[in-house]
Amino acid sequence: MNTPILYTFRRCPYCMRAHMALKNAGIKIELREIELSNMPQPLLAFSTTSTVPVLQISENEVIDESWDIVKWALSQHDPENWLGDAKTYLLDAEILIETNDYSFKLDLDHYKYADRHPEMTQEQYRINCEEFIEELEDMLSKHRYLLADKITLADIGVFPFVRQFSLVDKDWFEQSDYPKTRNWLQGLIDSVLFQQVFQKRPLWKTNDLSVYI
Ligand SMILES: N[C@@H](CCC(=O)N[C@@H](CS)C(=O)NCC(=O)O)C(=O)O
Repeated sequence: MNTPILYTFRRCPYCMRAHMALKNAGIKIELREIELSNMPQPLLAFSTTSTVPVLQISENEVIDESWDIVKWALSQHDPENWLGDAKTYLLDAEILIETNDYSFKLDLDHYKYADRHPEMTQEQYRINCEEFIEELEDMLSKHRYLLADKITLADIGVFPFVRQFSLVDKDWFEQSDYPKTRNWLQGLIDSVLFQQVFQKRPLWKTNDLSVYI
């Protein structure tokens, strides 16, 4: 098999989860850093959604959903047992990701871009987001990480979005009533894995030499 190609945008939370899972699995990839406003032709040609991340595994095989990339990476190699023995964490992780991707993300976008959604105040949008944050805080009062005392795929799937939430109003987040979530988030942000994935990289342009990582 050729080296898989990952099209990615550094600050995209979906890309972060996909890239972290690939790196954790030790899968060598060719990384193509793109701009959302200027998606390159090969990407538009095979992404059904015109979004990143996209992982091209072979000539005819593409995965264009970040969560599917996470699961594919773990199916190749799961050195830290993020799936758990007999995939025990998978179902709970999927349920959490569903809420994260389809409900929290919507509230988060409204909170982040409240000026574009004047139907409610930014505070109201933040309160909507807090429903999910409260759920996380509750989970983190039972374990060190969301599903267990160790990192699982749920943490990797969710934390890039909580990171975005925390950055909308840093001062508010710092004094908010979610100390466990803050602590959990900071630990993941400080992790070697995230820092490697979050490194700045030059943009990829068609015909550029490949950057393998
Ligand atoms: N369901 C997709 C969503 C990916 C997504 O929405 N990515 C954003 C970047 S964070 C994107 O590519 N947006 C395209 C655009 O803004 O033009 C996934 O999980 O991969």
